[in-house]
Amino acid sequence: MIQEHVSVTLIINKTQKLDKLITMEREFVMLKPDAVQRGLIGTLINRLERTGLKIIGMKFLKVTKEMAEKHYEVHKARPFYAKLVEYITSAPTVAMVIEGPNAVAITRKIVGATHPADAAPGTIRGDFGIDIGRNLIHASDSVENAKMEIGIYFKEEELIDWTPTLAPWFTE
Ligand code: RTP
Ligand code: MG
Repeated sequence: MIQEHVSVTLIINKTQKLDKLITMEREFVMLKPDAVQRGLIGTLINRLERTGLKIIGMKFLKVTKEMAEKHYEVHKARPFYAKLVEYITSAPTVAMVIEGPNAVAITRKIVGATHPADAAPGTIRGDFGIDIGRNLIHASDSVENAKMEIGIYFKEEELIDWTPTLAPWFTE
């Protein structure tokens, strides 16, 4: 009887570990030119950092037209495309890669809806924005798109594998 109990416990532990492996994600985030110009870099990074998601890459860069065209290729046919490319290339940005369980969903929740008027209070766009064309921050909408966007802005060797000392206080 005791033996059976031990095996069940082992199976549950294995499943939990598997769940964690499956949901571990990388998310691409960019603080857009308006966030940098408005001096909000620290404030916005803090909102993401305090969740416990781990920053594994970060750079301050001016997005080139080529990078912007790759990044926003999906929006190429949209009426706002030209202005979007102009906006993202207009001043420096901060590009980041964030890793953790459910990193995409958690980050998108903190970022808020695309139009600041629709974004809930407490979200970055809800708290700091008024205009869809100045919505402060980008976050990839899926793991696949995050992978593609990370590839535009980072080399694999620029992403750091590290273990935060407080990790056991954020995940069991
Ligand atoms: P993002 O990609 O920047 O994280 O934003 P999102 O997923 O919430 O929105 P998405 O539909 O991917 O749009 C990308 C960016 O294009 C600009 N936009 N302007 N004028 C317009 O109607 C309009 N619609 C979208 C925004 O800067 C949006 O973040
Ligand atoms: Mg998007």
